Amino acid sequence: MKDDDLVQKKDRDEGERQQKPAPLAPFEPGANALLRVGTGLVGMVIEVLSGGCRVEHGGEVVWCVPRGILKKQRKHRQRNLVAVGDRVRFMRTGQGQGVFEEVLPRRNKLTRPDPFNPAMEHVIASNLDQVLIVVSAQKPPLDREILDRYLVATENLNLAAMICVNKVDLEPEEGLRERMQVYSRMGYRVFFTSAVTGAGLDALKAALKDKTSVMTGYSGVGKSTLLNAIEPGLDLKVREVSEKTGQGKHTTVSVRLLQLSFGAYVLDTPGIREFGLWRVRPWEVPKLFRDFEEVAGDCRYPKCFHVDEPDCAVRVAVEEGRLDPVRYKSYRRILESLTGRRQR
Ligand SMILES: Nc1nc2c(ncn2[C@@H]2O[C@H](COP(=O)(O)OP(=O)(O)OP(=O)(O)O)[C@@H](O)[C@H]2O)c(=O)[nH]1
Ligand SMILES: [Mg+2]
Ligand SMILES: [Zn+2]
Repeated sequence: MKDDDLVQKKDRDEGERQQKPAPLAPFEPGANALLRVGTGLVGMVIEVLSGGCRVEHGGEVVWCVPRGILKKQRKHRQRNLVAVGDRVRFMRTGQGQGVFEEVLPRRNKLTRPDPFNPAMEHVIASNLDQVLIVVSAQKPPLDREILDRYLVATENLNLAAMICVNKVDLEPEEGLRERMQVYSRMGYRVFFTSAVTGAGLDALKAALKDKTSVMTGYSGVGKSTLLNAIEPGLDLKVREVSEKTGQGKHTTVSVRLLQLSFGAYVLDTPGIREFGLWRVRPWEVPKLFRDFEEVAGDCRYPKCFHVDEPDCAVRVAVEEGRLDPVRYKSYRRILESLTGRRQR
């Protein structure tokens, strides 16, 4: 709740500074057929504030407010009219200003439940190419279960996942590479970086280039520091990891697409909530573990949960060391948290 409050308060404050805009009303993309006459320019929303949004078009950023008619249209299950990553059709109304009249259909979207009405969704970002999941070698220590949660959520969104193990200056890289092999074998790209020594940053930059990426991961792993390191001058706020707990506190609060100079758009997310598996149903979890899927075809039951069913090929593979036991443990814990009860 706390992060949400902060985001909304910040949006309000910035909005008021801009021009006392009316709150955004939900909008159904494509419903506005009369207005879709092919006029105007198409730009990408890079920041959403309470009265409108900042739209990038041909290297220029235009402050756009929604056309009146858009605000009247209500889509009941969606709280916000636009999200970062949206392509909007807009017309210029003055120097650096415009009005947008249509949100083009979204290729995909990252959502979270509205804090005041869980049946409504709040779209955080759309039209994403990939998700970069950042973990740290130490401070906080690499937590494979958290990593697996992010991976499952990313798989559920049908987005490509890449993993970045940061702070490799704090632990010998060799051991880390070994621990992460299970992920590279599954086909995930894994980067080993240090924002302090600069190790691995070139490879990371190359992977972000020409893409719209979401950067996500537990607080304190160094997401903002990494972005500052690959884009000097960005000057994102970084917080010291609490000495006592070794954990960070979320310092990144607003949602904005960062435009990096080498041609990349990155969303530095406020935290795990968008990835909080809120849309995943328990029976969908097995297929989100791509390593399990490779052997699940041999389970006796086609809808096997790999828990206590007889002749479960996944459990046999774990016992025989063909599947990683840590992944299986994550799997059981994720399943438990979604069913709300302990599986035997
Ligand atoms: N040793 C070491 N420390 C790092 C590295 N990268 C980041 N840090 C430190 O880790 C701490 C947290 O970094 P942040 O960039 O604020 O972490 P974050 O992931 O953005 O955290 P939130 O915004 O709270 O989600 C800071 O003290 C950084 O200086 C690294 O590669 N090596
Ligand atoms: Mg941050
Ligand atoms: Zn099974």
